[in-house]
Amino acid sequence: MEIFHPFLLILAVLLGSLAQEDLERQVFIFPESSDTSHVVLKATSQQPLTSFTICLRSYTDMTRAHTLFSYATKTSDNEIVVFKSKTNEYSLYVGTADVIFFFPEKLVSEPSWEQICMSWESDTGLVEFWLDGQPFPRNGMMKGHVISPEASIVLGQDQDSFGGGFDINQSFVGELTDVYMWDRVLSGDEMCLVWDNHVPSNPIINWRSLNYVMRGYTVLKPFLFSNCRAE
Ligand SMILES: *[C@@H]1O[C@H](CO)[C@@H](O)[C@H](O)[C@H]1NC(C)=O
Ligand SMILES: [Ca+2]
Repeated sequence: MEIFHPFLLILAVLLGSLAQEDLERQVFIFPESSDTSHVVLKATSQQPLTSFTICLRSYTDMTRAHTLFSYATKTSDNEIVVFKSKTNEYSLYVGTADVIFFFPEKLVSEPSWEQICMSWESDTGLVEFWLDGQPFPRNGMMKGHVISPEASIVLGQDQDSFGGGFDINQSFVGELTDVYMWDRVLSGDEMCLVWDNHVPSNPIINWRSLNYVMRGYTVLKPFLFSNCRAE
C-alpha cells in the first residue's frame, strides 16, 4: 500500500524542482543505443521564447544520425531539435522547419570533441551555427514564430511525443558536456567565450547549476583528460 502524505509529496516536488548541481568537468555518458536512455532537463524561464542559443559539447565515434537536444511542446514534438544527421552535417529544427549545415569531412585519425552553438531569432528567422568557435553562413526559417516555454527537454533522444516516442535509430551514443541554453542570441564574442569554457550571463539551462534527471542507462563521470606523453 502506498501512502502519499501531502506534505512529503509537496516537499519532494519542491526538492525535485530545486535540485541543481554544478557539473563542471563532468560528462553524461550514453553507453549504448536505446530507445529509453536519456537525460531530462528543466529550464528556468517561463516566458515564451522569441530567440534562443543552445550550446553543448559532444564526443562520439558513431556515424549514424543522432539527436543531441530535443525540446518538445504540447503541440510540436520537434519544436527545437539539435540533430547530427551525418558525420559532417548538423541540423536545427524549429517549429515545422529545419535547416542543415554542411561542413567538409575532417581529416582526423581519432575522434575529437565537437563544441557547437545554434541560435535562432523570431524577428529575422536567422539561424546561426558555430562549430568549435567558427560561425557558418547563416540560414533562416520560422520568421515570426514564438516558442512555448511549457516544454519537455531531453538530451540523447528525439521525442516524437511530449516526453517520449523515442527512436533507437536516432539515439545518441557517446559523451555530452557543457550544455547551455539562453533565451537570446549570444553575440559573436559570447559565442567565443562559451567555446573557451566561460558562461555568458543568465542561461536558462546552465551546466554549472543544472536541474536534471537521468533515465535508463546513462552515467555521470568526470571528463577524461589524456596525460599520456609521447616519448
Ligand atoms: C533501426 O534501423 C535498423 C537498421 O537499419 C532497422 O532494421 C530497424 O527497423 C530500425 N528501427 C526502428 C525502430 O526504426
Ligand atoms: Ca521528433
